[in-house]
Amino acid sequence: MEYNNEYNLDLYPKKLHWKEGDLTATRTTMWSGPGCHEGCQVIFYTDDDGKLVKVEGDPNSPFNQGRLCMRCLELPELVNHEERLRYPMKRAGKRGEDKWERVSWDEAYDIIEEKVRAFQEKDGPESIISMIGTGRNVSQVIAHNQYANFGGPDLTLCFLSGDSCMLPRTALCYVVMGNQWVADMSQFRPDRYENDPEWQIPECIVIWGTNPVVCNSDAFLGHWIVEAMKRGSELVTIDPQLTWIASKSKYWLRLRPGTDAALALGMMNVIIGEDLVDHDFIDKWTYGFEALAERVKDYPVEKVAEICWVEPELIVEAARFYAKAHPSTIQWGLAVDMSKIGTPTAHAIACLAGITGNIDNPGGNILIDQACGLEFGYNSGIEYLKEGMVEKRLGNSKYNLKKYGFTASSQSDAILEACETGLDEKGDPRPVNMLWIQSSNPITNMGQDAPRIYRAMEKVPFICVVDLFKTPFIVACADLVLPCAMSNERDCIRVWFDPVRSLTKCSSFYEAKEDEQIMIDLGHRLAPESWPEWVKEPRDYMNWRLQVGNCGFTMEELENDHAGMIYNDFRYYKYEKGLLRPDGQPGFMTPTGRYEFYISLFDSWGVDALPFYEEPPTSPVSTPELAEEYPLVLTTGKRSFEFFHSEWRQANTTSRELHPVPYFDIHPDTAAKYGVAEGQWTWIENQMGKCRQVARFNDTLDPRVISTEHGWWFPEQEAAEPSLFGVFDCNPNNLIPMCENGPSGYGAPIKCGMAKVYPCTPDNMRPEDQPTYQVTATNGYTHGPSHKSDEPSFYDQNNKGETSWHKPANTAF
Ligand SMILES: Nc1nc2c(c(=O)[nH]1)N[C@H]1C(S)=C(S)[C@@H](COP(=O)(O)OP(=O)(O)OC[C@H]3O[C@@H](n4cnc5c(=O)[nH]c(N)nc54)[C@H](O)[C@@H]3O)O[C@H]1N2
Ligand SMILES: Nc1nc2c(c(=O)[nH]1)N[C@H]1C(S)=C(S)[C@@H](COP(=O)(O)OP(=O)(O)OC[C@H]3O[C@@H](n4cnc5c(=O)[nH]c(N)nc54)[C@H](O)[C@@H]3O)O[C@H]1N2
Ligand code: SF4
Ligand SMILES: [Mo]
Repeated sequence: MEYNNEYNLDLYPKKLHWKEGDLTATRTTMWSGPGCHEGCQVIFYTDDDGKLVKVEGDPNSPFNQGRLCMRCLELPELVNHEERLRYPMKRAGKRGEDKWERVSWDEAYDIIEEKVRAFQEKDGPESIISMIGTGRNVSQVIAHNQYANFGGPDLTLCFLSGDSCMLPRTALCYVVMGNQWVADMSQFRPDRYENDPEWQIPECIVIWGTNPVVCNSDAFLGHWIVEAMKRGSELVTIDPQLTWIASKSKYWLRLRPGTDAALALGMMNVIIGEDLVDHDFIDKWTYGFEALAERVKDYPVEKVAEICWVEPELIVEAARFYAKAHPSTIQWGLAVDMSKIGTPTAHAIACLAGITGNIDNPGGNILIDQACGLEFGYNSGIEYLKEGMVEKRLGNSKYNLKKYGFTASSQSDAILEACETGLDEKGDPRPVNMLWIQSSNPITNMGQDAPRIYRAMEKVPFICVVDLFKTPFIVACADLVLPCAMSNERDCIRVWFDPVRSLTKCSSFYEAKEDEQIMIDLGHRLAPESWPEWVKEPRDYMNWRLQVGNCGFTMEELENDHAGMIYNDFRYYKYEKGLLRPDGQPGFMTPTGRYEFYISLFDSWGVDALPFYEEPPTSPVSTPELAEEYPLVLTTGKRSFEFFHSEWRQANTTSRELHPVPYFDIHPDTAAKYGVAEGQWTWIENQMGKCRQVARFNDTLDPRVISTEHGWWFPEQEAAEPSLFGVFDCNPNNLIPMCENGPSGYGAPIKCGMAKVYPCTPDNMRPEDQPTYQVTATNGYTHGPSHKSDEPSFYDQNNKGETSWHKPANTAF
């Protein structure tokens, strides 16, 4: 493998450690805990006791060039927080009572070993399921642990309905192009921007359903866009609200949440209609253009404007601008995934990039892989799984994209149903005896219909959680809790896209262990045959995986000889050079060898092979009667600089000081209509349940749309039930269903529901009105099949056994 690692190191020593005054500086990567999708290079400063006291961005790093967000700058506050978990604990009272007994690591491992062996014996290893959070260096750990140590096949995001984070986009990309893409900001070479002889400044960058500077999502640093803007890139932003980046854009398309697919199809209608397509790319490298051209005729601009609430002229102008600019690129985000039609939406956007030929070109949308091609994700250790196990994955038999391996995970909603019913999606017995939850806090944040998840957990006999803090989920549901290490306490490598980066341990915290160490320790106990004798510590594990991956360097070489960062040899136009297919032929890794607008696999599965738009399950159009009661379109999960999901809520942090309460955005006219004042606590309610947040006026929103935050809990409140840190009080997931997925199994209406708002008043703010009390003490908000009452839910009634899929005849995809 060739590496390109020539970059300028002049501001700090080219060393791993050095002294500055009384402090020791360590060059490393910030990557979990706490979470972030990024992994910027940082200098951690520790004192003589090894305590982290200061963090700086590494100005030598081509990746982040010294920049840091507030969460990295404030890291010592969280790392040294008095509420951090220090020791393993086992439950001493009932679940929810918050009674714990400290145990040693050996005792904790004994408990796990005993449970795992008993469950394997009783119902097979498939009765043990592992679930994960996002953006933490846990995916390879949890996968390897699940497959090799526990032996079960099921692993996925922790009750995120429709696995609606990146996976809908990724799975779709794999069928269309056999790979995944990202906007090219010269990030895969150390010589950035104009120093890269091949990179071109994108003339147009489309920011689609992402807020890059705040979120830095999907391993893409928002600052890179700012750098491109400084060099002349102009932006088209597609977002219901005027974000900072939208305010700097040439065009801002304020669409109705959940209508992105219609917009992309309408833009293609313009581009194909006006013949602004790249004929050369289409003729040589794509499949199904004629069929796509036919399909987009169903989406004339006037109709799309009506669906999306965007002026038709703006759609036309933005489409022309995107198609005429060279190169043009699209940076997409979570909002693409978070509707029931997450995959068709991603499909429409992928077609847009394809018809304009902006694929794998400098400054376009480039095809990428993990650094060094290392398998450090959901497939880690899959080779240890016994034959026939993968096929047992929950959701596999129902969803072809899963069945045929387009993503290496089970379906979250199918796991929830198995927890509730003891059955798989075919109705065959599938008891869930144990959940292993590592880096997730599902009733607070990750899962939809949070009360339903809370209730389903009652049916799971043993739940073990590995975390940094005592979360509401731990108090309500866990039987055993293991404390884990944070970024400064880890030896690890990061491979989520180039460059490969090292994390070097410079402190420790009481008995907290690295996630890797827990996996290794369990491995030697539970599956010694799968573990080389010499792999005793995380550093050994990294070197083992680098060896297996044939990377040609060790962890120590990465740290000491390469300033903790090695770039792969990135190439453009890989499809022309035969670099995408195992047979070495030019083309894409798809059945036709082409970039498939018309997805030949979907065709063979008998489902719609072209992108399409469908109304969200509840909307002013699909459910007008419901809209009379819940008139506002609700999008959720607005991120802020201060928090990463449910993290950073601890008292006495700068985050909580700057952002003490949850806010939802509402247009001032709408607020006036419903009697809500700025800064007022307000109930947000729909047919599923309710939550409350503080009104923040935002006159950039369409008056018919509101936008909430997510992930709120209040560590300063009582832990034991019915208080449970106030976990359900402000949680928008009370209002969002589980199991309402698109026909691919991916996607869920998380950013396109409906709600009404009304002010919190003393009359409706009694203790018994609080959602946490209602859920924990009175069994409120019961919507799934786990109902204590047998009333069918709103969604059950409306589905009537069949779904409203685009092609109801065949729901296999
Ligand atoms: N600070 C911080 N950063 C984070 C996170 C965090 O919690 N905090 N979470 C991380 C995770 S896991 C993820 S997945 C990413 C997500 O980050 P992004 O991919 O950037 O997505 P969001 O921030 O959810 O939403 C982006 C924008 O979509 C808009 N939006 C809402 N509904 C719609 C819609 O229907 N269509 C369109 N086009 N736009 C819509 C919102 O107004 C928002 O400005 O962020 C990651 N980064
Ligand atoms: N309504 C609504 N809900 C959403 C979203 C939305 O937009 N709207 N976004 C969704 C999305 S995209 C995602 S990805 C999920 C994210 O959901 P998650 O990734 O599950 O995030 P959290 O729920 O905050 O739980 C993370 C937990 O992991 C712990 N942790 C942090 N670092 C580490 C580590 O290195 N190791 C271990 N073992 N633990 C660690 C933290 O202390 C915390 O308790 O939330 C989803 N929830
Ligand atoms: S993106 Fe921000 S929070 Fe994440 S690692 Fe980089 S500086 Fe830290
Ligand atoms: Mo996410």
